[in-house]
Amino acid sequence: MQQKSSQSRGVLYDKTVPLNKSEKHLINSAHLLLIASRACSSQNKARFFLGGWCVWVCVCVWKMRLFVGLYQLSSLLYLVALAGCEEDYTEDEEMILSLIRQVDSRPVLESGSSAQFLRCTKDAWRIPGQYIVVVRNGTRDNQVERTARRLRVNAARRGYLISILRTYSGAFHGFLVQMSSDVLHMAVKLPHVEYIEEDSSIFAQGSPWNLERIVQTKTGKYKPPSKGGSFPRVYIMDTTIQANHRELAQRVMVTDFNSVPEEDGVRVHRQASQCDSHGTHTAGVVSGRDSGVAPGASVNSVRVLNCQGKGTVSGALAGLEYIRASLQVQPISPVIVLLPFAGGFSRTLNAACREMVRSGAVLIAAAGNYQDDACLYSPASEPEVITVGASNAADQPLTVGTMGTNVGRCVDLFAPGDDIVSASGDCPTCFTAKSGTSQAAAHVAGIAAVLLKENPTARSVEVLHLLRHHAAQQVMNPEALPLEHRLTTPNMVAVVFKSPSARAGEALLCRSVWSKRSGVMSFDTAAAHCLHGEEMFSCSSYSPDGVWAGERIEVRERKECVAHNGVGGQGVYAVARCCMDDRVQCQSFASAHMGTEAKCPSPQHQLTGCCSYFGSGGVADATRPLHGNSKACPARAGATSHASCCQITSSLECRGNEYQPCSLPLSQVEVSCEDSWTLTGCSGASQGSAPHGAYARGNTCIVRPSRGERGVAAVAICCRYPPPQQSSSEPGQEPGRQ
Ligand SMILES: [Ca+2]
Repeated sequence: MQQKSSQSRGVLYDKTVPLNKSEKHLINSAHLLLIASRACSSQNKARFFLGGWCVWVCVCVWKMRLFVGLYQLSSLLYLVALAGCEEDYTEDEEMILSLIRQVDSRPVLESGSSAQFLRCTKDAWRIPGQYIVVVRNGTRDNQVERTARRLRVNAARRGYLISILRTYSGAFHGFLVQMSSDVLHMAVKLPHVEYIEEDSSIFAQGSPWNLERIVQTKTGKYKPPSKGGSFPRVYIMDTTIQANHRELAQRVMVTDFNSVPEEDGVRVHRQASQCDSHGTHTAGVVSGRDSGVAPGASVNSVRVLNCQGKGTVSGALAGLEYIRASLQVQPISPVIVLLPFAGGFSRTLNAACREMVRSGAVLIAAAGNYQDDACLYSPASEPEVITVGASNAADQPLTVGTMGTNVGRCVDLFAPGDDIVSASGDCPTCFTAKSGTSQAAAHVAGIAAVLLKENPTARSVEVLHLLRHHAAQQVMNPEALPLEHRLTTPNMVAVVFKSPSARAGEALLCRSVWSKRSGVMSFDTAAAHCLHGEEMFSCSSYSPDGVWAGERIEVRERKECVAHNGVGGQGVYAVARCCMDDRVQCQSFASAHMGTEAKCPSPQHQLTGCCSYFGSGGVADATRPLHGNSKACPARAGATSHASCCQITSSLECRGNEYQPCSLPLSQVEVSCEDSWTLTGCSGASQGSAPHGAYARGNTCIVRPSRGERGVAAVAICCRYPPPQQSSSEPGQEPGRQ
């Protein structure tokens, strides 16, 4: 031991490099760690004590400095505790030595930049002491391992034990660590670490109001389509599922995955019925024999919620990784993953979901039952996930007591979520009614399963557009939505398709994507983006107080619809018009000078939308728009006009619909596209002061004039694929008006 130790010392103490006191102390403790690790792994405690004390005495004598002795004594006392613990330090000593050499070769804690530390904004949902360490993209597995070890070594020096609970190597690379928050400042400075997120709780979003009631009878009038191929596989990340329920018999595959926290409270009830309660109901809504939307679909149960319907972000991440790994071993397509839970906003969970969608799965999540902005919750806030709010029997947003469905721009659509009758975990023939966004999401998962049965190659973005295209439009009373979310919440309720064979490609499918509201400083901006697989056909903006500086399409890392706040404005929204057509490529062309019109450059381009950007920050008068077949966006005094032009490789045709009410001042001016035409661009123009902006809702372009102003026009640009027998549209057709 002595010999080995002095050999190592020869390597570590390079006489040509003067060491300061603290560096020497660090290296001394490195020796001790080495000894301790050897002692622990060999379980030879006597050897450990002897070796440790020998080194201490040697070093004290060598140094002849009391403080070194004190330092070593305290280190040694700590290591005694370390050696007594059950922790198995399996790292070989060379690895530890090399780690310590690396660490000691630079100032350990004072270096460079820190990674970001994130935690749940809802205090009660935090899990302090448990952290998800996410390393940068491209970091190799062995570097992740070394990062974890380095953290362990650094923490040990400060007298902290940490415990690596699991590693992640699917959607992202990193590890879950249990440690004192005192170690965090070291962890954020480790190399390769991109950010650290504190773990937090997630919750089932079904029946949180304790209004369950057992129903005796069941009526099953709904007849699902029987044509087509086989259903996609549906993974349900929930509580356990009662696999022998009559609704689900022989169709549930209970996987061996299980990652849930301990139940809260002293007296924990773990009857199977309780533990199965949420998952069995959800699975019944998706694929129950009588109560399901897609009866016959097979479901795989991935347990991430405990008997109380509670889980953790780290557990959900592990669940997603499990599904990903299963699909790599046994590729199945298409696949639906149902996430009937919500937690606080989690960057990591959103990123893992996004990656899963990009690898080909369709992810459907509950919006959350907190009567709040769904963008504050995960996975509801991830744009690539299909986020479902709950509606009641009257197609209104679900409210129960002081709670209700989450709303806002992160919700993709609503679905029935009130008093939904489905399988109960109480017995294999029991039914029960539950309410919540979990039930709504399960409905949409069922509809998506039917849709994918007919169109097995449809991607997630196509499923989203088809769900919205077939949904019941504008059925919710807008007054039932909170004022700040009234404009941005999609007013549509999913319905089971009467004819699920309707597919993308026959109609041009577009949707409006709202940004969050910009800040209130002059020239603060808001940006809206389309998803992968969508093309941005146009960009508009809306200012609730009518003070804004226009909008334009900018290309940074990706295409953005950017709205600019004006001087003294109270914030603006950007509204991107995103269409599902990968045969089309769109570009924005600015006018040559301020106050001149913007045109598409060639006959191969179709004008799909117009933007105006008032660089001066004021809002100037607009001249009358000149649409029709001119392929030009109107000139505006003091503004740069931008034409969104899409190059067509298919036979897309577009035209403008303009409407200007001639008499009374109105609170809003609307113009719609006719049947079979799809709204791609929406802009407003006025002869007086500029209006509040314009936005598209469904197939209608809405322009709000400021304070009863007259002379405001709404201009819709409508596009379509011409019907097969008709090659082009009649130029003189009357525009649709509303
Ligand atoms: Ca979404």
